[in-house]
Amino acid sequence: MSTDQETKSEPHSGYDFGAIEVKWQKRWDEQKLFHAPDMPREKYYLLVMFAYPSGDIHMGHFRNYIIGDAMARYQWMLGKDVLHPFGWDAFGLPAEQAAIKRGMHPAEWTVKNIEVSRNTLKKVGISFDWDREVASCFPDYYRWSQWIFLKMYERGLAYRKDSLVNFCATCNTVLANEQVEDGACWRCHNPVTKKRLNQWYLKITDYADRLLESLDHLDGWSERLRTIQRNWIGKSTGCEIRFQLEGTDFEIPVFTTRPDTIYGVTFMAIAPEAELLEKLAIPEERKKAVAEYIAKSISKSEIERQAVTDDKDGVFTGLYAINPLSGDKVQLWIADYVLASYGTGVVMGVPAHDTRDFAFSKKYGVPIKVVISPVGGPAPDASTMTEAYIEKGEMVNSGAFNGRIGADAISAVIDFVEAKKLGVRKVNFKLRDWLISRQRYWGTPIPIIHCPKCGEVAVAFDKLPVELPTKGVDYIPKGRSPLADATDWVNVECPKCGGPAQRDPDTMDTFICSSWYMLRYTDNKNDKAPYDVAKCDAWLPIDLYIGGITHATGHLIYFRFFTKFLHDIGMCKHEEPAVRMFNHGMVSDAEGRVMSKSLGNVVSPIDVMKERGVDISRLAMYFAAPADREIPWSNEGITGVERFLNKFYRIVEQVAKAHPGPVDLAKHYDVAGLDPKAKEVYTRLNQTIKKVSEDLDQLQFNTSIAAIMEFFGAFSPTGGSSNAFDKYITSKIVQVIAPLTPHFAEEAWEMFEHKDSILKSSWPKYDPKAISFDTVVVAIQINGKVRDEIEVDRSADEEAVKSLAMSREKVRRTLKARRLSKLST
Ligand code: ANZ
Ligand code: ZN
Repeated sequence: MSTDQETKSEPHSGYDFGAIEVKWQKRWDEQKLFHAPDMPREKYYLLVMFAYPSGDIHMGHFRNYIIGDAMARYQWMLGKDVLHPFGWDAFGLPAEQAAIKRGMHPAEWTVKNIEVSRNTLKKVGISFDWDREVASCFPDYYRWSQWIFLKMYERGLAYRKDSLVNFCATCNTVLANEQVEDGACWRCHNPVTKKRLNQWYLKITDYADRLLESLDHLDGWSERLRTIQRNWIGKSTGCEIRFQLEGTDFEIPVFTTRPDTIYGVTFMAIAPEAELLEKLAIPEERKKAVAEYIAKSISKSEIERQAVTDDKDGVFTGLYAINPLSGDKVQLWIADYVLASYGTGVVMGVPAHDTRDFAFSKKYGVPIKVVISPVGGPAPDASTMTEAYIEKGEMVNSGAFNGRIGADAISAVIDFVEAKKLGVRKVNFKLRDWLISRQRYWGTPIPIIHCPKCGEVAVAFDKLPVELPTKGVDYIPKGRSPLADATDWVNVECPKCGGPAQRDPDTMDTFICSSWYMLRYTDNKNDKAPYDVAKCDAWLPIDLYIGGITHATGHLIYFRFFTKFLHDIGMCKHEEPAVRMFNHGMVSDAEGRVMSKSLGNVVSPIDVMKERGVDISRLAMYFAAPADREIPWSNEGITGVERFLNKFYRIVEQVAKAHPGPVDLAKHYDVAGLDPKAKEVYTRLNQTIKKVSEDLDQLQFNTSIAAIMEFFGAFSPTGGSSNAFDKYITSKIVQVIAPLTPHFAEEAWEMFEHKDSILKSSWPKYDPKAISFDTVVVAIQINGKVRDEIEVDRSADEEAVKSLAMSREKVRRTLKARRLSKLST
């Protein structure tokens, strides 16, 4: 006979967690306990990043969502209205590729996965308001992504441009810069190549300055995250200066942050794909070498090309330019360490003072000319220097500018350049416009029609959504959008002239969907607008946003950009979506490898929960490490917390039985009236409440659990006359653990005869008079008058107390030269 008939919930001789979980999850559901009102009073918007429905949830999700859950429950107990929604980032490659592999339609596959994952999340008891669920792949959602796109289009913020794009031949798709990691595709890790395509862009660069500026005020974001974003936006101040091509009127502009080095320019370098190159008449004998070099470098990735350590190579054009300040004639090169998309795509080469230029000049024997010296000298010697002198300093060998120093030198040169009309002050950003076209099926269609007569025509707002055709599409990628071949769908009448026209066959990057989902949650069923502005204004900004730091330069910039845009068009009072950001750590396997489907090392939270129960699994995860650190997951860590929670449960049972009556949880005991043992317990209780509250504010779950465990080291119910006291104490501890072990806490709360959910009880406040038992407050009386109070160690002898009292300013002033003889406490 099989032994499978053992009940799932009792192999560890603990309480019957299985029955308790089912009971409470059902009750929460029936009572709509996690339902958020549209217009909150005191609000707390807690958001966890939504999920790709690419399978069931794994330990990484489990961790992320229980962190959010604890914080949401804590806020409820603090008396706030909490918005804690969830949804699905349901478009995009993962779903599509998985679907292709299994020969299913992406929609069918996605819906199935959403169901499986949602079910698991419900079993974890996460306090999501499921009425507010969104899934980005349905027309009721993506209709509004199209709407926002068109609003941007109206304002010139969505535009098409022919350009070289990152292309992954394996995934058969175009990638945004953010999706290229070390020259490889972020999904399949194959090398990325370049392809010329007509693509849609969003003009995020118009917001560069504001995106940068607001970072200064986002105090709830880590400095690390803000620095990553600052560097990504990459603001540089300097100037643009024009160099004349020798023997012509043609001018070549360069961007430099170091105009003070201009007398040291000994060559110029142009990016291989710069458009400007087409305008240069390359001498016949150089043409072949130039063409070969260009072909070779275009195939390299930007990262390879920018690397500081790399060998810098290039090709001489046979042409020269004239330095506008010194009049020097300098060689004009093409070099691939120069990026076409930054500045003007041309640099003025100053080997003496720039590392890359130095490497380049060494390789090709280009002259080095020192023009900056440490203030007061000596200047570096061009013939012996082994690396560029890149510090700012004093201008030398620079004509009338000699002796100018640092920032002053820079602005003196710019002033001169502007006065002589040779160039202008200029600010540049590293941030590029956001490439959003994807040649894939499973995404939001771009609501634009192309007419041979009228050109680009926007789909009217009242004709949205442009629905993705669900039938008759061969969605397997071919390097152009599968929608281009869906003839029934793609061929339409031009809305302007009625003539034959075609829909844009591209779909949007899925990061569009996640750029505004936090707003949709505030009003997810609206079919007249993306959301109601009043509701959005009532809930925004997100008070705490939880997700991985991997999104630092992608999603976490995009959703800020969208919020600012929607603010500008009067759709949101707030300019920033999230005032506090928490980046949780990853979950890895016991060997330290991040759990991922591709590695096949995923531990399912389902199995762990089945065996040990949800609350014990949760407790083990919280306890394993600080929430922002990586956790190497092993099931062994569970045993300790399991023993603890079982013991706690027995105490609750015992206390509930011993004292069936109510206790007044609002009261504070008078410490002086308690016997020594009770005094200690009471003090420890208040210390624990204080510690757990402070720790939860900082998302430090592991230390709050440690504090609760430690509390039980000093407390066990004594019974008899202290029954009510025991119940008071135990009730408060049940409350402070409630955010972490919600089912357990609800059950305990019910055993203590409460009718309402523990979430509706108010978070305990510690008694400030009872948080320390190591010290006592001593009043210092001098001539019958209390002059001061000092806190002293309980064990301190009279001499120690006296000398401490004497060290107090007030006491000394009153006493002057007299001696303190008698103390009263
Ligand atoms: C001359 C010079 C001398 C420079 C010197 C630096 C030091 P950031 O700070 O990152 O903005 N540069 C300009 N356009 C470029 C491009 N398209 N690709 C690669 N490099 C480019 O860098 C600005 C500096 O990077 C500019 O200042 C320019 O080199 C180079 F001692 O001009 B500099
Ligand atoms: Zn037309």
